[in-house]
Amino acid sequence: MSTEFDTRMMARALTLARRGQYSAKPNPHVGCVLVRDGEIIGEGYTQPAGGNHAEVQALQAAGDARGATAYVTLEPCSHVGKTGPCADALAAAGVTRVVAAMQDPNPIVGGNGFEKLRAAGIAVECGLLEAEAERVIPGFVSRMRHGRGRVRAKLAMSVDGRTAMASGESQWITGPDARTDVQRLRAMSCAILTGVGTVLDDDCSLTVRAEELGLPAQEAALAAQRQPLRVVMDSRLRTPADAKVLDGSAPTLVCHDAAITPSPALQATSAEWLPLERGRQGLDLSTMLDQLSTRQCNEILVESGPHLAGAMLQAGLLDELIIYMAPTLMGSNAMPLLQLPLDRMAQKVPLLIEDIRAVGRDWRITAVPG
Ligand code: AOF
Ligand code: ZN
Repeated sequence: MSTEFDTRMMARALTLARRGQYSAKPNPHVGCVLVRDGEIIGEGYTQPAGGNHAEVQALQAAGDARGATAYVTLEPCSHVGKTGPCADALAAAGVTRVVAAMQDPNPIVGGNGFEKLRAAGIAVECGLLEAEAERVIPGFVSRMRHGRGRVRAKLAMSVDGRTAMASGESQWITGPDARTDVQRLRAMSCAILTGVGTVLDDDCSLTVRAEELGLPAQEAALAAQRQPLRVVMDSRLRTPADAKVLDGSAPTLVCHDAAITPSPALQATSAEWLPLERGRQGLDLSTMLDQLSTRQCNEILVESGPHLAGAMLQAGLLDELIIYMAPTLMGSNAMPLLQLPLDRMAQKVPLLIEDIRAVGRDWRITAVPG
C-alpha cells in the first residue's frame, strides 16, 4: 500500500521527468527519486537519447543506494538498448523496493522490468499517480499502444476566428509570449508538420531556436540540439529549392504525389522525399502518420494553414488543438481557422475544452475533439 509520503515522492519524480521533456525524445522522459530512511539520497531524469536513463542518473547521484526505495515514473527497462537494463542496475545497487507509476507500454519491456526486479527479490508496486504519469509522455504512450504518435494542431486566431488575411499574410497575430510558447511546443515535438501553402506564404523555418525558448541557457541549448523533423505536405512539389525548410538546418521530409519526381535542384538539397498515393482528399495522411511512427515520432505538431489542419481534423487524425486567441479582429475577408465545409448544425464538430489560460496578452485554448 502506498502512503502519502510515497505519493509526494512520486510527484517529485514526475517533476524531474518533465525536465527531460525537450531533450530526451524519442525516449520517454522519466524521473527517478531514491529514498532511504525518509531522505532523498539521489535524483535523476532521462538524459538526451543515447545517454543515461533516469534510474542510472539517480543511482550515480546517490553513490550508495543499498536498502533504498526507488520511485520511478515508468517501469525500469529490462532490455539492452542504447544503455543497459535499469532493472539490473537497481538490483545490483541493492535497492529493495521499487514504486513505479506505470508499466512501460513498449512491448520489449512491458512487464519484463518488473519481473526482473521481483526475481531479484525486490518489492515492486505499480500504479501510483498513473494517470499523471501517462499525461507526461502522451506521445510515447500513444505510439506504443496504437502505433501512432499524438498529433496536436497549433492554430493562432483573432477573436473573430480568423487566421490569415486573404492574401495569406499572417505575421503576426499573437504576441511574443505565445510565440515563446509555440517554440516550446516545437521543442517537445519529434516532428512539425506543415503544408506547402504555409511554406510559400511564410517561408517558415520550423526550427527550435534556443534563444527563443525562454529557458535557462543550458536547458535551451539541449532542447535545440536535436531538431524536430520538418514534414512538408507538398503533393505537386511546389516547395522552392531555396525555401528555408530545405536549408539543412534541421532534417526535412517532403511528402509528394508518387506520380511526380523531385527536380534535380530539389534532390540536391538534404531533404528526404516521400512519395505517397493521392486520394480524392489529397495525399494519404494516414500513411504519412504511419511513416512518422516508424521514425519514432511521439508528439507531432501541425503548424499549417486552414486546409491541412481541416483535412486532418476531418480525417479524424487530430488528437488535440491548441488555439492561441489574440485580442484582435481580422475582419470578414480573412481566412477561417480551419477549412471545414459544413452546412448543417448536425455536422458541427464537438470539442472538449480541457484548459484555457492567458499567455501574455493572448489566450491559449487546449481542446480535444469530443
Ligand atoms: C527506463 N528509464 O529513463 C527511460 C526508459 O534506446 P534506449 O536503450 O535508451 O531505450 C529506450 C526505451 O527504454 C524506451 O523505448 C522505453 O521503453 C524505455 N525508456 N526506461 O528504464 C528511462 N527513458
Ligand atoms: Zn532504463
